[in-house]
Order: sequence, then structure tokens, then C-alpha cells
Amino acid sequence: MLPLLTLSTTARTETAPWCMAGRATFPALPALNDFAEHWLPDAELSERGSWIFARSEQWLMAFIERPLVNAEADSYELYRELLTAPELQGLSIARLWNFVPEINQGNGDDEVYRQFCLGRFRAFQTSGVQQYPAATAVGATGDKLQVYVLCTPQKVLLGENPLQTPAWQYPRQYGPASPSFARVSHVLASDNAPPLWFVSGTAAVIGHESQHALDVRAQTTLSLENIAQLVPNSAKPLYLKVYIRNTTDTAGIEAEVQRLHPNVPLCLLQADICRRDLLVEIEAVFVG
Ligand code: 3EB
Repeated sequence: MLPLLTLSTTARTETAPWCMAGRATFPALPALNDFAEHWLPDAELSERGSWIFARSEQWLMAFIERPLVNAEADSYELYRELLTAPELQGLSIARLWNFVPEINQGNGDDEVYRQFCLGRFRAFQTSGVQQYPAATAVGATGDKLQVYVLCTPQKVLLGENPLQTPAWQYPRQYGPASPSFARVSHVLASDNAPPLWFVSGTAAVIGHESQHALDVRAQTTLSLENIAQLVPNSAKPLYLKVYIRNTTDTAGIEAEVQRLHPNVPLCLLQADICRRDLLVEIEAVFVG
């Protein structure tokens, strides 16, 4: 069986082939610790237009980016391209990662994240997609919208957190279209692979409301409690990936995650979170 992911505690370097043989770093965010994830290390690479594809026996990871000038229109166009790509047809999306430039810029419905949500939602609608994959959406460092999508021929089941309103049902106050993602996706076991759980970016949200504004420790605890709602108790985290808004919070967040998950590999990254009152967001892959 070819590995889905290898983890390393060596510092990331510009030349290291952490993803797609060095052609696309995943994710392209400032690292706050010496940790790197390298997806599909044995994959075969190909390119078409603005796409890069990495293909292994069990998985297809695809990367596409596009300058974000008009957030709604460019997000729509990118997602239309993604949902109609011939390489993805017949596969299920296990996981999406969105890196959105200036994600918190703009006010009210004009905020970049809300416009991104609107474009993404419209693209799903146009494409007739009514069930949304597990995802992360955080800030990007450059001026391009960057999307990674992990696909599989296996069956993928979606799950929600009973303590959280499904994001696709968030009320109007959060923007003209709800965020189109599921809280977790479950890729069933196959002959040569164990069951996997891809937990979406998870924050201190109960119902649809952010909790613990200004208290980053409490936000971290609640994010981990939310994650625990999404996977069976017997499943084990391969790693936890933590997106941190303010780098001055790194030590406090790291200590709290380690208290609740001792001995689990941690990837700490700086990123803006999609709501201004959120200081931390955590995603994970669980196995078993
Ligand atoms: C939340 O619970 C936090 O728009 O794709 C987390 C994961 C969040 C994915 C997305 C947004 C997204 O609403 C934000």
C-alpha cells in the first residue's frame, strides 16, 4: 500500500518536496514549528493548464490556483473548473483545502470570505452538487486563491456535529450564502487501507455562534471538544493541524493541545481564520 501521507519533524525548506515533488508546497503558510506533511509521496505527477495532479493507487490530489481579483467571481470560476475537471469525474472528494487571500478584508457582505462562500456556493449549485465535502478555508499569504482537493474512488460518507449548526445552514447574518462544507468526511476501509476520518477546520463555534472571544485557550479547548464529536472514540489522530491567527498565542495553544492530546504530532501554522473573532482553528486526520 502506498502511503497517503508521511509526516516529518524536519523543518520545511523551500526545496523540500513536501507535496507534489516540490511543485506545490502544501500548505503554503508560515510554519510555527518544525513539522511537515508530505501527501502522496509516491504519486505520479501531471499538469494541465493551471492544474497540478498527483496520482497514487488510492488517491488523487489536485491543486489549482487563480488570482483573486473579484472574490465572488474568481471563486465561482475556480470551483466550476474544479467540479468539471475530467480528471476528477467518477471520484469522490474526500477533502478540500481553501487558502483565501485577505480573507478578513471588506465589511459586511463584501467581506472576502463571504464573497468566496457565495462564489463557491453558486458553483456547487450550477454543478448540481447538494452535499458538500469536508473542508478548511483560511487566509493565504499571497494574492492567489489556492485550492487543494483530495479525491478517492472509495465511498465517502459525510458527518455533522450535533453541537454545531451545519455550516450550510448558517443563518443569513453570516453572509449571502452559507459556507458549503461538511464537518467530517469518512473514507471507508478498503482491502488495503484502514478507515480514515478527515475532520474539517474546526473552531470555537457552538450552534452558529463563535464562543470565547479573546480567550484563545478556551477557543482551543472547545475546538478539540468539537472535533471529538466527529469521530469514534476508538479512532486515533494521525496528526492535528493548528491554524493560529496571532503568533504570540502559539505557546499557549500548543500547551493546551498537548494537554488534551499528548504524543500526537502537531503542525502549527500561521493563518487568518475566516471569522474575525476566531483566533484558532484545528483540523485533523483520524484513522481507525
Ligand atoms: C466554522 O465552523 C469555522 O468555509 O470551508 C471551517 C472549515 C470554517 C471550513 C469553509 C470554514 C470553512 O464555520 C470556519
